[in-house]
Amino acid sequence: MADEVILLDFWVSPFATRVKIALAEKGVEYESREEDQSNKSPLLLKMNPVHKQVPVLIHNGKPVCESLIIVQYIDEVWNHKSPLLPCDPHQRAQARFWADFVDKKICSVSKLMWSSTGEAQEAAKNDLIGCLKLLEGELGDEPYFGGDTFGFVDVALIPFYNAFYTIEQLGNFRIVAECPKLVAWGHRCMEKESVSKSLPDQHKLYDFLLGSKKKLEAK
Ligand code: GS8
Repeated sequence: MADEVILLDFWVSPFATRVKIALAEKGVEYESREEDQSNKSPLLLKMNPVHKQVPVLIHNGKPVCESLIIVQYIDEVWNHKSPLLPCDPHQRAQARFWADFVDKKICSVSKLMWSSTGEAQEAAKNDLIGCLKLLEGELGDEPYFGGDTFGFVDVALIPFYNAFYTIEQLGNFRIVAECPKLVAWGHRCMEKESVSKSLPDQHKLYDFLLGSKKKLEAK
């Protein structure tokens, strides 16, 4: 019997985008179910009772939650092609470390840039540039964080790269001036079909994020 793969999705979510990219890399067919964030479905509440958040991957009726855990699950289950994590235990640990860094730093500092203004936003911008420079150092002269091939850290970071346009407009700066190699990496990833077809349009994302910032400020 064929696998049943359902993704509880939200088009704007960088976390859900990670899952879509991993599934596309593996060539897995799936059904995307868009969740209404203001009216969560009974299925979402049942499948992710702890965090009640998307993404959730439901594989043959069984849920897997948290995007980085889902991507690792996908890599283990569909291990016939496009390995995302390296085989070597130390390299695997390093890849997990940097993906965790993306969650702990890039994600939270980007959110702070979006939600703040003035001095707090300037501080968040400088923090973000510092974090991006660290990532650029980790990339070195390799085409991908996975070395010659697109891997786990690439999947973890590229949805945030897609939000650079919004971040640049908010902070009135150009990331390419600070981290040219990282921006070149982003362009390289975008050339992959698995990535380009999974990411939301940068301008649509900008309109959505600016719209929700205005709604938040009006409250
Ligand atoms: C984050 C998921 C998340 O924030 C992961 O999967 O990696 N650590 C998790 N999901 C958001 C949508 S994206 O902004 C979400 O579902 N928010 C609704 C809520 O928190 O109620």
